Amino acid sequence: MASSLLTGIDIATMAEGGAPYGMIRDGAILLDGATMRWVGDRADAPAGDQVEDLGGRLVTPAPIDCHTHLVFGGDRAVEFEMRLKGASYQEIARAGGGILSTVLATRAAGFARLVDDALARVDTLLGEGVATIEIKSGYGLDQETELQMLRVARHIGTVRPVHIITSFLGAHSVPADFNGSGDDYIDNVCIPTLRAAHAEGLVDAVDGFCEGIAFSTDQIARVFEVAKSLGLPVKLHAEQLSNIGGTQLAARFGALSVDHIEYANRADISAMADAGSVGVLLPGAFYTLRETQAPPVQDMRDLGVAMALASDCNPGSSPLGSILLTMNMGCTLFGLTPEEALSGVTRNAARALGLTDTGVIAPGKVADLAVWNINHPAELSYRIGENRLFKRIYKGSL
Ligand code: DI6
Ligand code: FE
Repeated sequence: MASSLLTGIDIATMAEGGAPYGMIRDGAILLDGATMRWVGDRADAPAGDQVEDLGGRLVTPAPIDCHTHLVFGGDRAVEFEMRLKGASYQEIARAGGGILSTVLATRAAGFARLVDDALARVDTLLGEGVATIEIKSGYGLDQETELQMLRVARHIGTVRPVHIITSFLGAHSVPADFNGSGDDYIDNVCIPTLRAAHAEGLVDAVDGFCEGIAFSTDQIARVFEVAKSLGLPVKLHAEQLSNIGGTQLAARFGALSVDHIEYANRADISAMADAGSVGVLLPGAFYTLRETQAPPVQDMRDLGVAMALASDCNPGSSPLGSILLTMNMGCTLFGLTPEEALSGVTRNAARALGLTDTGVIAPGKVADLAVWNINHPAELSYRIGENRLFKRIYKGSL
């Protein structure tokens, strides 16, 4: 395949250890098929079969949305209205609304409808340069619908130029017909469904919701033991609404990431540091639920825990379809710097998914790039509701 030399670019490589943002002014990137072969100063660049001058624009790694629930049926606008009239997220959940109302809509939707609805959300993300999206199950809560959600997620990767990573989230909520018996559900539905989904090649990682309104650490541990026996990595929704020990549990299992963590304490963050787990921060849920306790960002900096940012795109706690707005919220709500926000949707988001071939601009990495009509990378986090994408390059395709 012919090689292309990209010129007329400033490059925020997001490589660690050098200049802020790994910045190279007046740089060049040599693309060889789907891979980057060379990255550096324009003046030193090797020749390519063709040259593409990008007119002085800024190039970053294509953003990665490393935590979404974007396959689901229906919407929950009425619950949004209820919350604004005073009901809490937990009250709505306990009254059979919340996640369980989306479960009913997802079971009723059918494959084609789930695909169509999800593609609208995927296309919005691609329009912001996103090249990798993680999608969770968790709105089926029966074997048939959990498998269907994961098949929909895999299908999306065949009809759009995007890399899809799936997470099995069978332990998301106790379905209504189990009368609150999380144990019965975990042993008789969740775990057998995980085995079936894995056998069909539908699972890249195993997730859970460890919370008072969802599953205990003991219940999640049973699911994680099965994940371990199948050779699957784990991650966890932990300490989102309260602290019940999910972060420590996830760290014991060597989790790729621990997500939300508003209520995590310094000892929890220390356990994540020891385990090498990434902290995935989800400002869309914090904003939507009007949460006031921010995640312990300074502890993560102090103890060297990598921070990622993701949309958490879901119909309840985070109806957020924009990675750029996610970055802005990470800065304004959690106090991340714009450089932390960009590394949170590139290098650290890749790590949260266990991906080693993407998230930075360097030789040997996949050529997933975003070209922006901006001068400085802080502009990506700074503007609210304005998309300056010029071009997305997916696997080297210009
Ligand atoms: N935490 C969340 O923020 C989403 N799931 C979870 O475990 C919310 C899911 C929903 O409200 O539909
Ligand atoms: Fe989530």
